[in-house]
Amino acid sequence: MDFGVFPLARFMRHGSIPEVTRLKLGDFNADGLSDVAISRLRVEDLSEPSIKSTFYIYLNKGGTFPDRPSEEINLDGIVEEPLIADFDGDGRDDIAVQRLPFGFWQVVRIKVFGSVDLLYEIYYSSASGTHSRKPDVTRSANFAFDLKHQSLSLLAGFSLYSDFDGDGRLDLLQSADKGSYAVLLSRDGEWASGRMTVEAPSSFLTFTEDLNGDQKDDVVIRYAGQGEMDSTLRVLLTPGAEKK
Ligand SMILES: [Ca+2]
Ligand SMILES: [Ca+2]
Ligand SMILES: [Ca+2]
Ligand SMILES: [Ca+2]
Repeated sequence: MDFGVFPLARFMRHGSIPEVTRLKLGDFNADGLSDVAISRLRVEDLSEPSIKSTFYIYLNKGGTFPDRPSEEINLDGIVEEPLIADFDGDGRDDIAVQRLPFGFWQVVRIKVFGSVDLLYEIYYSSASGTHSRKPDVTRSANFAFDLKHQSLSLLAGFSLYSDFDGDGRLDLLQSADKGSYAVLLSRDGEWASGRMTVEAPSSFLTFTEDLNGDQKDDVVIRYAGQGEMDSTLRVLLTPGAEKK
């Protein structure tokens, strides 16, 4: 199968992206061998733009890959790249996508309330490394912004790849509005089900890392193009366990 490469010259010439492919590795069947996920985003019809995203999964057969994909996952709309990690903690890597759903109500929301719902869809991997046609879990986190003050902070900073309570399960962090983040902790076997708010000016440039070695990820926020906060760095340490 020929996926080609993303031709920058073609992009410059046509002013559009006819096709974008990306390759990610993950172990979907937990056999210790990395499998391959190739995502392809393409505009089907330029006169009436319809954007389709497809993920092709190639399972690693002892160091070789089949000629044809082991499976295909088709999605409508812009899903540029799959986000891969073990979201349900069963040892098998799963596939997540972040989407900006477009539709009438979403446009009303943006115009009237200055907010959008960012959608996270998770496809859990089965024991054989395959996925269901529809997402197993969907989470929506609202992001509100100030239309008058356009800046980098308009774009939601998020992380799917962090464990804030140190239980070994991945949690979700996402900008909620200009002044806060939403932290969605994984609880009772459910990914990103608990929700709390952390008051801190949000930024697109949000990173997570365990900075003090307590096995809980902390948050580093860099502010750029945000007025008086410009060129500052803020570190939020995750609170420690209560002392008895
Ligand atoms: Ca594998
Ligand atoms: Ca999993
Ligand atoms: Ca966790
Ligand atoms: Ca920490």
